[in-house]
Amino acid sequence: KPVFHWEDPLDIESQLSEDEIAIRDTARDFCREYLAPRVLEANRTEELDKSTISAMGAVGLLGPTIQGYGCAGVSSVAYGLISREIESIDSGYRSTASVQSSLVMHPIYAFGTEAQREKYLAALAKGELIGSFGLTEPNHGSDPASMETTAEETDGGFVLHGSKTWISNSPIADIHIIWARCKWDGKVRGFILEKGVQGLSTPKIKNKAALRVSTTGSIFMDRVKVPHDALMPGAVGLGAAFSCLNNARYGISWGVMGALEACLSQAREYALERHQFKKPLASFQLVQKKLADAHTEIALGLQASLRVGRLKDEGRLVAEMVSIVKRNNCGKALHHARVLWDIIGGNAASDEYHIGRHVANLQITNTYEGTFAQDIHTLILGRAITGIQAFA
Ligand code: TGC
Ligand code: FAD
Repeated sequence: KPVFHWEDPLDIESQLSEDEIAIRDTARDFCREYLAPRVLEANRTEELDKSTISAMGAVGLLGPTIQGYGCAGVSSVAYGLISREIESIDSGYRSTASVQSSLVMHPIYAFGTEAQREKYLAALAKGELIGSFGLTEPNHGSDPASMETTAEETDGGFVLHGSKTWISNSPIADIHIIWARCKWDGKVRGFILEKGVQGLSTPKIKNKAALRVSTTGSIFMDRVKVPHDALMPGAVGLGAAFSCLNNARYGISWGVMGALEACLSQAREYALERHQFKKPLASFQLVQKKLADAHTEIALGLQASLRVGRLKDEGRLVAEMVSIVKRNNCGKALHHARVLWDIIGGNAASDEYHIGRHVANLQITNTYEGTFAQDIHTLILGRAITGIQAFA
């Protein structure tokens, strides 16, 4: 007779391969044993220890979908499962990992030369090198097509000039994927800049209200000269940058469900233990409704991301599918985490109960990679439905 398991209501487990289950379990053990004991202190001090990134690399969590170059070559679904486990601890840890995997390793693999792949990928997979992805600028976030950063060709290479801001990992990164408009033909291209080159600085943005366990900064390029081999030859046009975002946004759609699952689990436990009016909070209908609403959205959101992952692995993905799950799952995770936070009462003000940290983080997961549910991803889908672009 079929049995209902509240922790896996639509039986995701039976839809995963043995390999995917094993990868998920490895990621889960790592997150619970390594990340969970560190997260409160990292959040309080706003310090990301670089050893955390190499620890992720040691268990194969960086660039896992890439074939070869020291990477595991796992399915997109397995990548999603990893994101879900990491973000159940903190969105900032997932952010650090997904920038490295989807926004740094992926473009080098997809658009770089063989020499660039050999030089960087294995070290990035181990977390010996850390990367950042510079698309957003101080004056251009949702509209990167208006970017002001330029590249011009000179003797022996290129000169890059401009600035990027709100860049994950930039202060600690060894390499930066920089998107710049090329003066010779007006096209946007992707370049790899190594730390330490003259004219490059990457200051940290301090005192963030969210995503505090990840490191965020700016990238200032004052006529930075790089050799010809800094250019990734396949990274031509904004579509190249957006194709990296497709991977990261897909991972975020799983990740935020992991964060909401963690909030549900915390709120459920609290509601069962805490008594008011001589009864557990969990016995009140209004409390059960909050739990049931979040629970349903997790079940639906995970199924949708799983479906998109399977389509991706079959080579049938189109970007609008990613917009559906990024938009839905980020919006639902933020809304329901906020409601679950109520269940903790006054103790919600303590960071020991974690939900407040998740709520703050989830606001930003809605902002980056195409802003909040009502905005950029809504407009991407509106364009697909009507054929009319309403961005500008
Ligand atoms: P548009 O005219 O629509 O397209 C320009 C070219 O790009 C192609 N394209 C895509 N290709 C692949 N995947 C996609 N998702 C694509 N979307 C568009 C398109 O076909 C076209 O190609 P071609 O060959 O015809 O030139 O471009 P637009 O300038 O009108 O922009 C549309 C819009 C608003 C959707 C886009 O600008 C956008 O997505 N804006 C949001 C920017 C954003 O998400 N930034 C994220 C920065 S990275 C980040 O936040 C990392 S945080 C990560 C973390 O810490 O976890
Ligand atoms: P804006 O574009 O100024 O938008 C402000 C508001 O206006 C939003 O609500 C937006 O939805 C709305 N809006 C804009 N245009 C429209 C429109 N046409 N119609 C309706 N509403 C609109 N970027 C990177 O390149 N690399 C990174 O690694 C990275 N990491 C990040 C890490 C963190 C912690 C944060 C906070 C941001 C990060 N970002 C990164 C930047 C992020 O991608 C941008 O913040 C995001 O794309 C939004 O851009 P913006 O902040 O300039 O907001």
